[in-house]
Amino acid sequence: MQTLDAIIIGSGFSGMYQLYSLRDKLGMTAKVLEAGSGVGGTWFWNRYPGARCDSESHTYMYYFSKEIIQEWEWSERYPQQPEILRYLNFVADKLKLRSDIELDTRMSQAHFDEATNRWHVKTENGKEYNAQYLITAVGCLSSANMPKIKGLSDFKGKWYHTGQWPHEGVDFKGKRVGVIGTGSTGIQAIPVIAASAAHLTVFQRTPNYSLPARNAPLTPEFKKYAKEHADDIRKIMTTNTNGHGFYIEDKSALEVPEDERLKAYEKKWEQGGFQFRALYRDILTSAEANETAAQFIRNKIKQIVKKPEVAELLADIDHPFAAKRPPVDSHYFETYNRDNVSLVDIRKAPIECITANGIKTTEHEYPLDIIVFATGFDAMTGSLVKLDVTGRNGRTLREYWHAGPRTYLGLQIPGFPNMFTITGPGSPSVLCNMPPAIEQHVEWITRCIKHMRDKGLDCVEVPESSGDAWQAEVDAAANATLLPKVKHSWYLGANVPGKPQVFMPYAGGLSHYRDICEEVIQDNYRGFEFH
Ligand code: N01
Repeated sequence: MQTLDAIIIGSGFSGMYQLYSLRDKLGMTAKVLEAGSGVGGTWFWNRYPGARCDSESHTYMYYFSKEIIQEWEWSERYPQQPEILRYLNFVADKLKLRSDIELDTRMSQAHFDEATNRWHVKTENGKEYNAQYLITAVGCLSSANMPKIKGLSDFKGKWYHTGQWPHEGVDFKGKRVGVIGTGSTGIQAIPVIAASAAHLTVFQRTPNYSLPARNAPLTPEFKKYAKEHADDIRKIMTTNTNGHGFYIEDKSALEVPEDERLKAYEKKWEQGGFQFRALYRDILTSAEANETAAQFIRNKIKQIVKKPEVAELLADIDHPFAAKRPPVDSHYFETYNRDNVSLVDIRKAPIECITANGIKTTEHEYPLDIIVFATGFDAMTGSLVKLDVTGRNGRTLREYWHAGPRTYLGLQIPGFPNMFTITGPGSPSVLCNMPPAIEQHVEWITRCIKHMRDKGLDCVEVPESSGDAWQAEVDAAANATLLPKVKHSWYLGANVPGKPQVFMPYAGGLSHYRDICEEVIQDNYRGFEFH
């Protein structure tokens, strides 16, 4: 059994920065346990065609190191998965992290020993560790949601979930392919699969808004600007509600005359990306303001898609714009103008089963060679619950969260002392550009651990009352927006049958959340208990 100061689970953006912070800034002993055979987390697993980041590259990176900012160079406005994976490998080498990352090592169990205030951790490959701190860096979207559709084992073709994509890739040439799911992932993958498949059938349950990315190679001028103005960009990211590198306008959509508003939407549509959502401050809080944006996008869909019945199906959207995470695409709607692409409305005629030859809905059987499940994730809680963690009084996390997650600030869970969750439920995380949200969490946790070391404290935990009070804040923040209006959203856990429906992320904004976390520290770690 190896004795350490900290065990960190996962080597994506979070785990790597947490390792660096504890080991290199505080001089502690720490190891990262990583189930995959390489670093990168989400970007190690999600290798589906078209996988790319919806945040702009110059903001989708660590900002804690000036050296990394200066040495790394992105090639495109939105980086593709291989480029992000190269970036994370570059960081692992640059910070000499590899010697403390155990690859191919899946944690199988962790148990808190109340007598010593330490965690006892076991791995599937028989290693054991004893550590004061257990820090989960498992990501919010890393536990695949595979729908249980009758007959999948009879299917004679091949099938894949986008979040567990084969490293060698998949050849769609000459194949009849079916994609289930039109969330951010499906919308990225569909145009790329359509370009090589013989035929692509998209099975759509809920139509979705999507914003054009307008991806392009970065110009030398922009690359120079991003390096020279890194501090300014970081400052904007710190103030932006969602951690992006642009400002959110302070105007209401309703105070602008319609022709002016349409021109402004058109301009943002042409610019591409999430800036569209930032055009008016009330797009996510006022149903009326939201409808102006929603209507604009529905009209765009109808203009782009040539076959009126297909356009109608794609634009028949039942929720406010951006109340589900809005996808950002490269030629998604245009793809439906191809002769080799068809759209099936499984809201009207649901999938009945999978047969040996393909997918059968209540109306028709669709012969397929390959099925792609772009069906998302058991978000935020799935990967944590799977860890088999036992806290105080022998209570497991699965038992504790049976009615939904409870955390304090998304950072700690009542009954799980000395355990921190990077971007856990109750944090703004998934509503944000992830790297700045991750940096804030890692830096907060590192400060808390340093505080304990400086004061000679052994144990930090949060009482139930802190968890209850924070969940009330999470609910209030969500209810001040249109986000809970979508009943089939993964933010609520509604995409996983049987999952308790609790609004999971903190919707009060990253900048406000950062202030709350800072006040908590200034107020002598209000809501935490040390001993
Ligand atoms: O998953 P989703 P995702 N039968 O849950 C459908 C992030 N991300 O992987 O809406 C039929 O959004 C489901 O239908 P419905 C981003 O935060 C980031 O696309 O439940 N259909 C939906 O259409 C995103 O939000 C990037 O009716 C079924 C789709 O599958 C999050 O990941 C890139 C079904 C699932 O959509 C998740 O996106 C990509 C069933 N049984 C993703 N079950 C970046 O830019 C589900 N569906 C970094």
